[in-house]
Amino acid sequence: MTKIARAVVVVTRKIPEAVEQEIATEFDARLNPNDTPMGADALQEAMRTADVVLCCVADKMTADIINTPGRKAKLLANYGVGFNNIDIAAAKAAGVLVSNTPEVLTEATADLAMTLILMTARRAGEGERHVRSGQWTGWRPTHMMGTMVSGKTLGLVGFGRIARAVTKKAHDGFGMHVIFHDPLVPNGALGAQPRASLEDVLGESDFVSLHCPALPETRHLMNAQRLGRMKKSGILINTARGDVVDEAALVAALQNRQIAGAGLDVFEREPKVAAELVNMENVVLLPHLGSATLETREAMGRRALENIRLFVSGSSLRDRVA
Ligand code: 8YV
Repeated sequence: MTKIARAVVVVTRKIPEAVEQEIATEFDARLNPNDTPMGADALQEAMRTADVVLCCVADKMTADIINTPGRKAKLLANYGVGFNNIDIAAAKAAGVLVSNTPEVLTEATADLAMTLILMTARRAGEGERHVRSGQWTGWRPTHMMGTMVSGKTLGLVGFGRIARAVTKKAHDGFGMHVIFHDPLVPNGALGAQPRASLEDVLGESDFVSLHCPALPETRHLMNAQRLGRMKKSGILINTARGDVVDEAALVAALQNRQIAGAGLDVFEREPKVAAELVNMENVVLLPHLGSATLETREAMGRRALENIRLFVSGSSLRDRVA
């Protein structure tokens, strides 16, 4: 790869100031100070004017955008570990490189998974709304009783970096019995025990937490049949991707009390959320906050910047995914 002098870097969304300044110091940066979402036209213009596009989960980098006539961009530096917002096959075919930002958001996302487990189990969102609405009439022995987290069984779908970080928190911090199923990981680690099938995990777990990428083969992995394999007292947690869950089937499973609750940070049609979910008290809904800490978002920016530096200097990327 050839060196690029003063590369043009389009940053599609507003990212933490400190990182924007670093990018603007080193490159011809085209920032988005008003954080105006970029539509197809703007993304195509970016592909024509930039050497590198630093894009985010909300930017749908389709084949049409990647194959924009007169395209100049040769790297999509994705601001996130997941990259299902990018048509990877089209990028490969067009010779456009793709990088992501793994590792730096592992702990923050795992913390949020634990947050959803605790909020859903202990009805924290419900309680918060109850107090804010002025309905609370005072303590009573059976008021808003939740379910224990400590000592319960946590089932992980996928056993990658984030799932392992969750294991440490849940097992060491909450004394939870952790099991998992991951077709690529046969052996246990960190106190987590493997199960031969996803169904085994679903049937045994009090909490099922999803930690797999959004791929064609994981689309609607949690469908009606699998939701039906969970315990009636079971709680589903999703900090991975909305596509992994058939949201309509989840609504039905909750309405029919096939499962007891859900804690969701991601949704099939973000930012749209099924109206039925919005009206359920036994569901916690968060706006894709997995990595939403200043420290993490800055680290994600710096990780993307590291890949951009390597690219423009003609070196191999650190986090190449295509
Ligand atoms: C990011 C995420 O906030 O990293 C991911 O895959 O979902 C989040 O951490 C999001 O991707 C921003 O682009």
